Amino acid sequence: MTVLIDGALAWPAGAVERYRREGYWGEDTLGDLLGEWAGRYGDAVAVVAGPSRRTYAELDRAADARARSLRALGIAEGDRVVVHLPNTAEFPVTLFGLLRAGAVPVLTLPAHRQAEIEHLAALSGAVAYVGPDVAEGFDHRELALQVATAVPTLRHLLVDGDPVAGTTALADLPAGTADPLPRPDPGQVAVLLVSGGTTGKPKLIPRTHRDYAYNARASAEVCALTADDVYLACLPLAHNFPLACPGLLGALGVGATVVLAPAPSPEVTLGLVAAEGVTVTAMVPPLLRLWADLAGDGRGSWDLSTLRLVQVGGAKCDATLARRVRPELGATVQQVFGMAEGLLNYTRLDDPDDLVAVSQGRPLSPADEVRVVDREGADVAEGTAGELWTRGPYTLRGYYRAREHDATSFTPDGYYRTGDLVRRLPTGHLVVEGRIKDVVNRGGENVAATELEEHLLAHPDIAGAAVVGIPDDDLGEAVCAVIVPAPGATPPKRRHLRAFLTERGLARFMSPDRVVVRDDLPLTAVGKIDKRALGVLLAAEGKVPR
Ligand code: OOB
Repeated sequence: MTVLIDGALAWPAGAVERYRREGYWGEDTLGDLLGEWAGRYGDAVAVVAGPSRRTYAELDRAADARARSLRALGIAEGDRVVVHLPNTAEFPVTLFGLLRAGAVPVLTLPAHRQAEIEHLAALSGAVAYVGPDVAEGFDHRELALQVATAVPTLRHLLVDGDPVAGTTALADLPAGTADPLPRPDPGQVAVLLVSGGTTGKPKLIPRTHRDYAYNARASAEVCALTADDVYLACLPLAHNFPLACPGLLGALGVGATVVLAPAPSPEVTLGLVAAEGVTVTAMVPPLLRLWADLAGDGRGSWDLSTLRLVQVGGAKCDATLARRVRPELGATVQQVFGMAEGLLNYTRLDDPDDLVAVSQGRPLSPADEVRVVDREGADVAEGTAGELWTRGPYTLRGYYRAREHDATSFTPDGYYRTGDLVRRLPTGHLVVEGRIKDVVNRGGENVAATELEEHLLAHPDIAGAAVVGIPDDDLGEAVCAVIVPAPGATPPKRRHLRAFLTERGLARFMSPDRVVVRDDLPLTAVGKIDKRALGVLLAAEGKVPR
């Protein structure tokens, strides 16, 4: 039987019954949970953002007041609201305020601009937009006004800070009444996350109260989070990783303190570790590399003695970098291979260092079902690479308002086809080999971009690497390696790289046909290498044939 939630495909009745019976899913909404946490940890500090420090009780009251104001404004149960806030004190208040008003936050990333916001506002039929006045030199009020002209459902443009004509300051919202707030069904959509895919327009991922609460709670458990922990959110909170893996929601669930980094720069985030006594944080590999370079081995003046766990994920962390964390930063490293769509893989805190260095973790939940399949959809032998398919208690069964897309993204029996190429180890841990489409077809030989990138990153003079296919008259496609030299290093020449790669045991056809040196690589909104943008840049700069 097909169950729908707000137009999206959902878990069939049998799975719903099982996940409830086996205790994965509870009956609380995310809004209820904040109230329970406030009851348990009332006077403890919940969120630190710049000069603002809010206790659990204060956050609970602020969210309640925000919910009433939003209701007074006319925001009704089930309404979608675009949240475009950076990591400020307003983020958690707005998030929980919307949840308690029964509205559905559409969590967009601060780096998103008009094209993405317009698309996501239109797709969700959002009635309101909440953003800062100006952030990182960018005027969000102008963006909101522009988007509102194109998306007629968008009635309220709310600003954290100074409003302009046509927008309203959050501080000026009506107070609202003491009437009871609506209580959504916990099986309904709580938040809409943006898909991290770097191809095509972003899609919206419906996450229900039940599945997202479980996602955060189980993640906190795997990280052994307690009330003594101080979690630093380096990445934008709108992203699944710092929001619920375990992130803000997982940390609040155990009474920990969450510190919000206003910017993901290494100076700002490293400074906060010492200032706030941070114990746990999460980051993408490029930031981890900067941390290790700046602060590793006691370099710099940062005191990292409180840090116990560094989670790294979002893109592949090479083994060399993972191995630097314990000796250089004095913390355990945890690889996290996750997706906004659901499935999370974590290395465990007691896994041997060698396994942690080379694998991206194993599924979070005993109820996660994982298949590694070949092109025909048949299970491959253990140790062989194939596409990862998954279903489980916190993995979506359908995108939001994208039924045509669902037909190709899911199998008839509900597995999500992740598009990730993985290999399963005997321990159940997964090694990410790349994306099934991120392959250069060099005259019939398949060159997996991720694999070659890892070898290039092992070179001491290379700090960043991206492998892309470029048009070639003879081969169809040729292998182009774009490299960013390490600070102060001379970029290696192609001939030298060939010798280096051959020495590492790589097949001849894997060697780059062309090497392009750049100062940096274009990144997506959460800091992953944006290959589409890179291709456009290389062509525009005349570095590769069009
Ligand atoms: C996380 O979520 P998204 O939705 O931004 O991106 C998901 C995709 C995955 O399908 C995979 O292709 C890639 O990003 N990815 C990794 C990875 N973690 C994510 N590829 C290799 N190694 C890893 N460790 O990125 C995300 C969500 C929750 C927790 C952590 C990351």
